[in-house]
Amino acid sequence: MTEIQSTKTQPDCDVVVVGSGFAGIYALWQARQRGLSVKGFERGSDVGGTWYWNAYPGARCDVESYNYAYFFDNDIVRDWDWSDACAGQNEIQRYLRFVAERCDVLKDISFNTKVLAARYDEDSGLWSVQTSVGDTVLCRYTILAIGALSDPKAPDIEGVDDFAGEAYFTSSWPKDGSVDLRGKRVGVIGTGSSGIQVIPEIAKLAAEVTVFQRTANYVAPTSAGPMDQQLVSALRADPQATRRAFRETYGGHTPMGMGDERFLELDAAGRERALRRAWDGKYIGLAFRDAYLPEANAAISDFIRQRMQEQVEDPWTAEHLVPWDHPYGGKRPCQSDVYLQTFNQLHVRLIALPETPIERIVAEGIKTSAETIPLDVIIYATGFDAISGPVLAIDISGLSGKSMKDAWADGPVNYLGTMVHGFPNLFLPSSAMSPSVLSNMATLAEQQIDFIFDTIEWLDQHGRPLLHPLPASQDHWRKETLRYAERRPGALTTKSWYSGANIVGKPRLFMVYCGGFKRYNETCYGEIENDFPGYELLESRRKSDRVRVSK
Ligand code: N01
Repeated sequence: MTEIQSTKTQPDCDVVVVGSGFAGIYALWQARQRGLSVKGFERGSDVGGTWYWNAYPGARCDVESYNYAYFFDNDIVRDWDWSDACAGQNEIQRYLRFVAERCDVLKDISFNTKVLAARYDEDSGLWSVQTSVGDTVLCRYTILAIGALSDPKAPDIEGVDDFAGEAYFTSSWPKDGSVDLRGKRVGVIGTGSSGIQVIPEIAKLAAEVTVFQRTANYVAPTSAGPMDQQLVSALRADPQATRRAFRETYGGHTPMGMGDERFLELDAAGRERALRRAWDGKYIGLAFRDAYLPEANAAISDFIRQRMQEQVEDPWTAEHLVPWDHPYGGKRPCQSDVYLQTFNQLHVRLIALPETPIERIVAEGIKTSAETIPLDVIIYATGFDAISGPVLAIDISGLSGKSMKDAWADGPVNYLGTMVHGFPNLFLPSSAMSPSVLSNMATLAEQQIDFIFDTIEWLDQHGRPLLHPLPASQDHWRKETLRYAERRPGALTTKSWYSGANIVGKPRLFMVYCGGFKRYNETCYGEIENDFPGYELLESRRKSDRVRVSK
């Protein structure tokens, strides 16, 4: 465990915010709005979080820009124009910079500073937060706004360090333009959302592209393209009404295109018609009102497989690019209008790892069970230690010195996706058991940060006790999370990062609350309205004074 030594007894600030993505920027702003002193830490050199690091060619959000944005400030909503219905990485990072400047929070952030450890002190009821530049900051509340997909998975392939060529990760792509793939032999490992976006871009430059695919993914048409200006105007007309309306939906966004007929009430021709309409309308996952039924999901899965195969000329490649092993939605589905056609180019080749697995990486390239493929560059699009990974990457200890690693030894536990028993006044937005990656993360960031600061305000109004959830609340929340996951086709039967299955040795537990945004929001605010029945209030042994902020 990291040793934190401090002789200080008074807090340096009220709140420490770690991370400056969607949640972090908004948390810094909220702290100031509520008269709290705040310090922010960011390991990157700029704001953006996931949109700072994942700067690989082709990186783009597949949630529409008019949904994937802040709505807390009317001027911000009206003064930013998106260039595409699904913005690219660079534009989203510029947007986050724009918001951070508008909110005047840059002054509060220490960049290039990683938080290494956080320790709760029972005497003072304060948190000590230790950084990579040697600072130790004492605060009353710690908010880990560190994202769900910010801890890249280390390559679990033998010989990674033996490779003599260049190697890059999509999750930490160099931002200085130094990567030059022109005329090179490039191997890409991984065909999740990142791989599917980067591969067509690499194929435009490289002499040869070899794609190493372990599991095929569903690929449906993208919504990228011109904005629906009428819809954007309607959302902008009253941003606060839009904000409230988002929280009334299942996914935390403007109501999505959806089939208006039920699978069970249609004959074969009607089902085919509904599926074609949904494919063209780019809402294939919701082709039917009852798309959640296993039989409807099976029809959707079959339909997508057929459409995918039609786009690929070589029959062997077409067959292998299609996911046969899991239903649609079991893993996060991907969107692209160009990925599958990329394999029709003569210099692009698919290696199906279940048939010819990688044996090891060698100096000259990648050795499979069938051959050694010579490469100049390897690109790892191999994903993340998702959701719980970023939390466990920080050395956290709470009451009685218990570490988060011990508390989460069997997988993450928490209540309402934000607090953990034994870790008073520590908040974990976008971590496990929240709607997180199965909702609109921008809406979730605002909702969770609002909930956290409304909680802090309640504590301040009630004599500043310390708060942590009851073990029974955590048990209940874990059961609720599993109960809703059971209703989601493929959620509990597919090997995916949703349940930690992509990391060797990681406890298998479905980590996303699928009860819907509306229910989640109502449960959170039910706690505040009823004086936190699911939590325990504690007093610190020595009450510390709150730091007044000079504004
Ligand atoms: O990561 P992934 P990602 N040998 O984990 C393979 C969000 N996102 O960065 O499936 C061989 O999905 C692995 O194979 P398998 C989005 O939420 C959004 O692509 O484990 N292969 C898989 O194919 C997304 O879901 C956007 O069998 C290995 C791939 O690497 C999440 O980020 C864009 C391997 C990893 O796929 C993560 O996406 C990008 C090995 N040893 C990301 N290890 C948009 O909004 C791993 N793989 C569009």
